Amino acid sequence: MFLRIDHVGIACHDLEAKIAFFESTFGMTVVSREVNEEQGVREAMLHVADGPNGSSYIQLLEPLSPDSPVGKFLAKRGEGVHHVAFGVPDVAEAMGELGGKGIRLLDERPRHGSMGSSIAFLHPKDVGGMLTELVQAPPPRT
Ligand code: MC0
Repeated sequence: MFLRIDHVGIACHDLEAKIAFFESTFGMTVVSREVNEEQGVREAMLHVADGPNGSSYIQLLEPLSPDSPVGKFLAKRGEGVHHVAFGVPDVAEAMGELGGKGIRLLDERPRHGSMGSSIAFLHPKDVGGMLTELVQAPPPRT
């Protein structure tokens, strides 16, 4: 079902400070910065590696407000791993398959994700305590 680990999302209080840390410590490069109002985050994608099934990233997430998902996570748990995202060929198909297995879907339909992707979340309580994201990459530009 999964093509790759697309990204690991890290919740942080100060996006710019955390970007500087990842750049200077690991030599990573920011490839995208976005504000996603629907998800309540300001986020940056830092490239890790390329593979036959696509690239993988670290995603740094700063909440837009305390009552957003990442804002609530920070208040409860502090900075750290917020979610793991798996690349899938077709997010709607993966949602149907996993929903059919009794995994609770946190989205009724795919939503807009980083870098033009389509995304959906699975309930952490149904995935061993890990908030899980499905990511379908956008079609390549022609
Ligand atoms: C909450 N829980 C988590 C968790 N957040 N467990 C693991 N990882 C997380 N990130 C646990 C809580 O500790 C609690 O367990 C239970 O789940 C219910 O949490 P809650 O605090 O009662 O409920 P809420 O209201 O905080 O909702 C949690 C939930 C929500 C995961 C349902 O955050 C959500 O719908 N997330 C999906 C959207 C999202 O996270 N968007 C931000 C990233 P206990 O045992 O204490 O009951 S957007 C993004 O990443 C985009 C931009 C992209 O990738 O492109």
